[in-house]
Amino acid sequence: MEGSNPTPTIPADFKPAILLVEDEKTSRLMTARQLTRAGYDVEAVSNGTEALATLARRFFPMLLTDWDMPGLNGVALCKAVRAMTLEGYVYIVLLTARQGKAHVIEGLAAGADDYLTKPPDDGELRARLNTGLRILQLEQSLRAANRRIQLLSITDALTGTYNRHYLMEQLPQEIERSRRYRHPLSVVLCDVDHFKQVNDNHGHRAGDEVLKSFAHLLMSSIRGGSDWVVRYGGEEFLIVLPEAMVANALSYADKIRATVSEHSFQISGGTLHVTASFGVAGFDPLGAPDPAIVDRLIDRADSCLLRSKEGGRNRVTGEMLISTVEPSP
Ligand code: GH3
Ligand code: MG
Ligand code: MG
Ligand code: MG
Repeated sequence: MEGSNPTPTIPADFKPAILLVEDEKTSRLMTARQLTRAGYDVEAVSNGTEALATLARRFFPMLLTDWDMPGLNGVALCKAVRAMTLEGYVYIVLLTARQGKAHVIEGLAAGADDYLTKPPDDGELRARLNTGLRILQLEQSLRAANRRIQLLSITDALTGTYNRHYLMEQLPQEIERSRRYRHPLSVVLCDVDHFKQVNDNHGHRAGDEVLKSFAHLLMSSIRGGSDWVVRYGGEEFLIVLPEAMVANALSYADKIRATVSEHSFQISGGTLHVTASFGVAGFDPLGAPDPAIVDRLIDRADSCLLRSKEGGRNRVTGEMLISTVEPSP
């Protein structure tokens, strides 16, 4: 299984950028040469202040720093780096001419991961940095796993659309943005017509295939980057259209209604046709703040959807939701 190896091997091409900080010119040149020979992409600076400025400009996953330097010394630099918000972990090795346990403890307490006595021995330098590479690789695989889990937690497993958890987190923020910038926002609720018959006539698996294709049609009909689709219920989807006035949302919904009704849905053993009904509700960004706006907007789209169903299905109904809360003077 991927990620089950507790000590990942280091690919030959995984040599991250390393920032070397050393005030003595000769030591700086010699250590930089050692690092370059070991395959690292080295940038060298001569003091802690320069190092911080360099880190603010470019991310270095590794930092090899001298301890004694004028101005910001190695220990102060470690503390400053640990206080920075950076795109990933920085593995820090302190270079020191000093001896003694108390000294080492001080360096590690300041945030260093390891230390080396100066001048660093070639083999030891490589070995210690390899330890750092393993830690950085573990960090990277953890981050990737977290990203995957995060994505799974907001995605509907069957259709690949967002799920309700995402809706409840995202829609209030989207509405808030819409109010702040006084932009319109509309939601489109759609429900597959007589979907129970698809299951009854062709089986649940065929029903699943239809739902997947239906969701795919919705997702490929929206503007990526701003609009998004949520599986709201079994065969019900909500499309959020930030920036869309209700009139635009109505014509969008009618276009997708037509696309669905003309589409041949592939199931094992043939194709079938379905239709869907739509309810559209538009949010008024100039209305008074309403704490129940998310529920009211969706409820309004739902009552429009019901009217589409009652009106014979395969149709679109929409309304602007006018705030019922009194605007503050
Ligand atoms: P209407 O036009 O009024 O919407 O009729 P309908 O048959 O679509 O509505 P109803 O609510 O009676 O039935 C919805 C069906 O959707 C019932 C349920 O079994 C089915 N369904 C819900 N989720 C899934 C799913 O994930 N896969 C499959 N195959 N069917 C599902
Ligand atoms: Mg020095
Ligand atoms: Mg339904
Ligand atoms: Mg239905």
